[in-house]
Amino acid sequence: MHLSKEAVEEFQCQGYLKIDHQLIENDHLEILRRQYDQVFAEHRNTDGQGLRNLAVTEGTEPQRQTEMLQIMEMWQKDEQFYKLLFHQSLLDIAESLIGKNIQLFHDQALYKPAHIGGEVPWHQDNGYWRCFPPNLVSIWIALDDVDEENGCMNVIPKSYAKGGIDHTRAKSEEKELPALLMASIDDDQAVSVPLLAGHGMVHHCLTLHQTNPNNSSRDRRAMVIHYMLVGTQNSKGEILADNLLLRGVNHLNAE
Ligand SMILES: O=C(O)CCC(=O)C(=O)O
Repeated sequence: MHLSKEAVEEFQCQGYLKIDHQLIENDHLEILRRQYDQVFAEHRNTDGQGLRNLAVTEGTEPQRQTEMLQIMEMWQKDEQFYKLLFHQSLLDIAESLIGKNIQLFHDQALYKPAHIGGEVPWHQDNGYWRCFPPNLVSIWIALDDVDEENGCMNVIPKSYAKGGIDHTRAKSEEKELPALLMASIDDDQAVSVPLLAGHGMVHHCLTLHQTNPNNSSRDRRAMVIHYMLVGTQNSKGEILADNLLLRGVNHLNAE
């Protein structure tokens, strides 16, 4: 289902949108959760290759307790996540916001385990990516119910309209977190986006957002898919012509 005109206008005004319908049906959700857990378990058993703990500070023991776990390119690791890239409702949302010819920028699983889930500081996604034009969108899908207790998304409405801002390396207890950036901002206007499992939100790559630690007794498993329009350039000014085409035509890569 494509977004209504009102929903598109709301996204264009706020820089994010809480989707008003369930994106992933319950039986499908069960399958995704099972495979998600399996991919994490496999990666834990192989010395953590491909699994990053974004909460690890420089110079601390690797078995540090706080865990903000990330696995990139889930679509290459499990068929269910490959299929998810082509899920009609997700692509309809992306198409409503960025247009017909859609490529994958990348996907990622972001897991905050119960009790020890780490935070992700305020940032714009394009602070990491430096893509041009900066009009990528991300659909963040809750695989568990998420709220302020277990680390739902918090956003600054309308922040994307100000354009890209400076980021610095994030710190925890004054030690650097090598894998995370942060933007120093005034978060008075922040809005929380609680979601039921199977629901999602979409945000612009310049929208400031953040998630809190998960100190609750509930896991917080999330999947994010980052979509770009054909013709998008990376930070070196190279067109990402070979990224997976999800919908429409890639006229830059006509074989
Ligand atoms: O899931 C999280 O905790 C952080 C999500 C995020 O930063 C993103 O989707 O860009």
